[in-house]
Amino acid sequence: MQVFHYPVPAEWPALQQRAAAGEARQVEERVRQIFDDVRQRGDEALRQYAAELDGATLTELRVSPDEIGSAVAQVPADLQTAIRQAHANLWKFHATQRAEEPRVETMPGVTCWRRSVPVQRVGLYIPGGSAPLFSTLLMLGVPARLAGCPEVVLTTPPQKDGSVNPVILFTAQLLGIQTIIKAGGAQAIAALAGGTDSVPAVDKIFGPGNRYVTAAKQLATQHGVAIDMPAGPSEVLVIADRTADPAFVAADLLSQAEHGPDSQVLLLTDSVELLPLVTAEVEHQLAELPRRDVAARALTESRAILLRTPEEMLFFSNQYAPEHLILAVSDPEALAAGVTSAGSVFLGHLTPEAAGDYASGTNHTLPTGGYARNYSGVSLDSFLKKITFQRITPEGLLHVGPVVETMAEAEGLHAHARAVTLRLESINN
Ligand code: HSO
Ligand code: ZN
Repeated sequence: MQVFHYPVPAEWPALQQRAAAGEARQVEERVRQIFDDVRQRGDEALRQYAAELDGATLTELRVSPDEIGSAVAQVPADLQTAIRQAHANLWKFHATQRAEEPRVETMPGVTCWRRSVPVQRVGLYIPGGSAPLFSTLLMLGVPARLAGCPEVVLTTPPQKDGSVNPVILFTAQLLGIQTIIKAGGAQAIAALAGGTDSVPAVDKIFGPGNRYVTAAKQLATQHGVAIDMPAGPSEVLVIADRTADPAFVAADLLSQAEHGPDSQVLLLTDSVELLPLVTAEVEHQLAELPRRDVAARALTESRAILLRTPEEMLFFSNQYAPEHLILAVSDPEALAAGVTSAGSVFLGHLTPEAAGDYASGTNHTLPTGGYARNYSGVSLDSFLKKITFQRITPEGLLHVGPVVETMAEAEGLHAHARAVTLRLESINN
């Protein structure tokens, strides 16, 4: 880790910098070709990419009920139990986000209301690669189900033998997701955006991925498809005071670093004693990690920063707007009250980010890259549209009509005024 002692605020922007993505144009160009290809050749293109990029020979792109059945039998009982518990916690937390709104009479006879309607067709993308994240499937599938989205399509890359990771299939089955497509990368996103014979087109695409997937999601928005949020490498910022346990803090930093070589890891502390203990502990724990090569690469770009006060640390963090914020301090509630930008916040010494990553109940699909300044994480709302309704009675029109007429005339929009005037005349006669 890079260590900084008491940088002055003028030096902070450099310390808050995220790594540049690089070569964006090339990625975009390639993704455009893939979109064209999938539009023209549909399933045939998906099969070819599966062979070239995933090394899998596929006849059927859709996972069959038999495959699901045999995959479930391969998942160890203790893992099944753990996934069921995480599912229950996520369900409980997200279910409280289902709020019925009252009908409101803004003037006598003028009634307005709003109804939540599920996005009708959603696509969930779950990457394969070095760590197939079945936890992410839970994070997206639970709110999709709670929202009542009628069509949920899951796409995930095939393994070399043409199968899909059994834990992903088990989780999909738990969620009642039947349409599972063996496709990964930008080609999967292109298929979800435009549809193919095997892949139903969807209205909104969710899920993390590499730069190609991210670029593909962005391109999908140009085809009238919505996306959950712009996604980048995962991040954590830990604020630790002298009461923090260096081993806990190091484990939290490493749990983010092991996600990928481009993960962003920051430690802020006001304790000159704690800082070297944490960096030493990071080195020590790193050596024992199976993914130490990945984590070590992330750590070369990570920073441990000594600041003067809790207020300064909070100010720095709000400016950085981390995806995850851990408050490893003696009075975390006090600090939490001042958080204005973060995806998800973890309070106290016994609340690791890992709890929220898997099982406590909050969603782990969160804004990265500073988007926590203006985006929220995925929630039930991400799968709902809010449609407004209104109805006006004769009495209501007598009340609101003149207001509209006056305003419409003032904007020079006479047809608007007339739409009211004609109706008022019809009531008065
Ligand atoms: N920290 C990741 C989520 C995750 N962690 C999945 C483990 N599995 C991004 O929030
Ligand atoms: Zn994680």
